[in-house]
Amino acid sequence: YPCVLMTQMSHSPLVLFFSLIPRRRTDVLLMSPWLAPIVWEGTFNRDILNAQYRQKNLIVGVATFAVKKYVRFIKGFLSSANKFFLSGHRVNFYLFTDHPQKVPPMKLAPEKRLFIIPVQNYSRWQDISMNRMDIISSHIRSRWRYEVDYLYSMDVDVQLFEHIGVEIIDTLVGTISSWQYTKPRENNSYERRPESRAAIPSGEGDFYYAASFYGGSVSEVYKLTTACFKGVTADRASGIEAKWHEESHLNKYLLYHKPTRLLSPEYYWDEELIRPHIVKVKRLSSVRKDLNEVRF
Ligand code: UD2
Repeated sequence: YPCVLMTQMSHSPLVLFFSLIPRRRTDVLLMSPWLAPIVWEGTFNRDILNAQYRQKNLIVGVATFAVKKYVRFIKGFLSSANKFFLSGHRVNFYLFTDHPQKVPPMKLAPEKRLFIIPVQNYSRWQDISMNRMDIISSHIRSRWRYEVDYLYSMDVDVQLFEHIGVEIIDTLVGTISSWQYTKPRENNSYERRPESRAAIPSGEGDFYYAASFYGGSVSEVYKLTTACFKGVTADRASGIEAKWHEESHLNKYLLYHKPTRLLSPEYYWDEELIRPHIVKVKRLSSVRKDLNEVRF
């Protein structure tokens, strides 16, 4: 900020400083207790962030799964992500599907690339969801660590409505769940049964994170997905399944490996909920679906 202030001497420095920040937020938590920023509308200036980011010439990967009936969400996801996800920056979309032939033809922006990767399906939807961790981890090891700098995992049954830009880029990034952001930790949906590897002891926990959108540097996402899938595998061996599947393992991991940046529920808003006034922008939200129809 100082350079900007010094070059525009006709204005008061203080006025200029505040004009760089669209709106000040006093109604929400802006920083975690371990000093990680929590990203809300009105807390950053995207022009400044874009200028910094461009100098680094990075590529971001996005891993998304569309298996069985979830292929129907591909078009809405990809067309909205093409427009609103890291607009103007290089992004590789990695789309895993058991129906590659059903991926609709789509013209992407020149800086965006789509890789369609065939994947097997599982009879249980929970296994499709949980195995994402394993597939992401093995693709990082074999390929993505040479191809991208940052990697984000996103659910496919979502649509982007506003820009999601470089404000999401950091070493380890979690999204605060839109269902759980106001709940005291005892009411959060953590796995509490000590038999599960996802268990968080009673009285512990900070934020509740959504598995629909997380990411970070390739090496951190590798550690996260490898550790979470180890937990899933150990649970399977013990005949237990965590309450919210890989989301429970993700929450356990992020409790003990704190995210360096947190995205507010603006970055994943559940359409079932009434949007409170603190969520000024719905950047990404779930697509309403009939669970009994789409999962079976
Ligand atoms: C929550 C999580 C989700 C996952 C799931 C596991 C949020 C917002 N979402 O969402 O990330 O942790 O719980 O309990 O926290 N999929 C398929 N085909 C299927 C089923 C799933 O491709 O038949 C993929 C698809 O990418 C989908 C994702 O798995 O977006 C998660 O499944 P979901 O959206 O049905 O799970 P949901 O809404 O309960």
